[in-house]
Order: sequence, then structure tokens, then C-alpha cells
Amino acid sequence: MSLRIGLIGAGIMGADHARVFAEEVPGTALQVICDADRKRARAAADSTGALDVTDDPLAVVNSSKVDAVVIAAPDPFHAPLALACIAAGKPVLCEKPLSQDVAKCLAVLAAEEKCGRRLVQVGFMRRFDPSYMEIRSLLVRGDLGKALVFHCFHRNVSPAYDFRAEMAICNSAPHEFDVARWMLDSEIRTVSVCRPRAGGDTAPVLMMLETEAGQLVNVEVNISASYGYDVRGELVGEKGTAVLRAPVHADINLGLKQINTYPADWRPRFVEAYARQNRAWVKSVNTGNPNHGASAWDGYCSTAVAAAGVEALHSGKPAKVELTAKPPFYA
Ligand code: ISE
Repeated sequence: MSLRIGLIGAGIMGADHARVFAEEVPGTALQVICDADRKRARAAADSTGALDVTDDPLAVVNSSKVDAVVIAAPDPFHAPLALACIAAGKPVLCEKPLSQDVAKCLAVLAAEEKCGRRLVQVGFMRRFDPSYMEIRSLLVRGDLGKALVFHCFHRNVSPAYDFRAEMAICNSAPHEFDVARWMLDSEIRTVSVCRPRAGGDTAPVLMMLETEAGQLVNVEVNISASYGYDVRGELVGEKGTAVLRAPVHADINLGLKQINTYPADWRPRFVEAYARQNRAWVKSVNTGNPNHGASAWDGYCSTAVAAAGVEALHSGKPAKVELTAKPPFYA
């Protein structure tokens, strides 16, 4: 029998999740799509064959026809809806960040631990991206020697709505925080933040993170890069380096030039990552085994790093990442 999915949120990411489930994840049925804007929910349902639409997220969570939930609503709704899923005993794939508020992440951890089942996976899809995965395998095999430095660039074409430095740190950069923790297998201990004085409100945010293991991660989050969506990275190890590659399917030679194209947003860059992530999530729901996707603990850690980042942005000084002790439940 197919896993019946209730999808909450039919904006840019929710609509893409609907497409991913419909086209790339066998063994699933889109039972219902929910959005505050019913027309948007209807459009996503019509293009993916979802059976029903609603504007009531709790009706989705509590529906007896829904086996598992995907949360792709705006950030402030993530934690409350994840808590509702836990209360209903339903597995949930929750878009990142788990919450922008550390206390709300802790509430999700407490509820999950109390219910005794790992029900929450956070949508840090980069863990499923073939290029990040390959670099991690090199590290795990020891081919690069010890990891020393991870250079990360994260560029968006233009800021969404009122995106400014705080949102760059709390909404965009958690991808880097999570992938760096996963890649380097160490928690982030301190964060320093600076921005070019020459830039305005949307100028790039530069961060230097130090891990418990003593590695450095430097991050540029640029929410106003203009030229395209571009995520780059280079891992520097003792014996060599490895550079991320975005998927390229053709070299275009035209008009005396070789042309590189960039997508307008993250969906084409991470198309494979989203498909792999969602298939892995469905497999883990069906088997009851957590996969290498991000847990609620990972969601909490990246939000704690973001909180330290905002503190460092405002104080101009390095900030310490305060983490609670990791419950054995998340080992
Ligand atoms: C968005 O929510 C994402 O997850 C994208 O990957 C990121 O590039 C963008 O900045 C976020 O707003």
C-alpha cells in the first residue's frame, strides 16, 4: 500500500515537494495539499494528481487518511506543526530550519524524546547531494587526510521579501551549518561575522566558524548575487582538496564562447538531492530506521549556530555556540 502523504505549504518549496513525490518517489500517494491560499493548493494538486486540498494544517496532521506529513509552510510554522505531528504520532519531513528560535527547537526535542520515537527529519537536503556525498566519502575513506578547512559560498539571485543579514544567517546559512557539521563530523563551537562596509542592507554576510575538532569553515552567504543561484565549496584536507561541482549536463559552445548557465534558484541545483532525500525519508518511515537525513537534534544544532551568528553580527565579536548535552536518544 502507498504511503499517504499530507503536504502543508504549496509555495515554492511545497509545490516542488509535491512534484518530487509525484514524479520521483514510488510507493507514495499525495493525499492532501494544504495552503492558506486554497487556489495555490489547488494548482499544486492539479499538477501532481493530489487527491484533496485544504487550508487547515491541523486537519492534515490529524487526518486518518494521512500516514506521514511534509511541512513546507513558512519558518514560524515549522516547530508548532512538527509538535502537532509528534502529538499525532506521525512521521514528518520538516523543511529547514526546524525553527529560527532555539527554545522552540528544544521543545521539539523534548516532545520527540517523550514520545519515544524518532518521528522528525529536517529537510537539510544537501546531505543527499551527490557532490557533497562524494567529498564526504573521500574524507571518511581517509583519502584527503584530516579535514582542515571548508570554504563555502551560498549565493541567491535576489533577496526574498524582507530578507536581510539576520535572515541570511537564520534561513539561508543553516544549510552551511548543517552540511559543515555533517561533513566534518564535529560541532561548531564559535561564530564570527562581518560584512563589507561598502555594501548596503543586502550585502554578503561573511562568517568564520570553528569546530570542536579545530577545523575552520568560512562561509559567504550572499542573498543578492544577481548573476544566478550558485553554491560552491572546497574542502581542504591534509593531503589534497575536493571541490563541489554543480550538475552540468552539456558544455555549450556558442558565439566564440563557452557558456556556463546558472539556475535562478536552488531547485535545479539540488534536484537530485531533493529526490534522494524524499525517497530516503519514505524508506525510513516504512522501515522505522532513521537514515542519514538530519534529525531534530541536527535541526536544533544548526539553529543554535544561527543564534550565535546573529549575536556575533550585532556585537561584532565572536560568539560561542551554546549547545545542551546531546540526549542518548539521538545517538
Ligand atoms: C531557501 O529557503 C533555501 O533553502 C535555499 O536553499 C537557500 O538558498 C535560500 O537562501 C533559502 O531562502
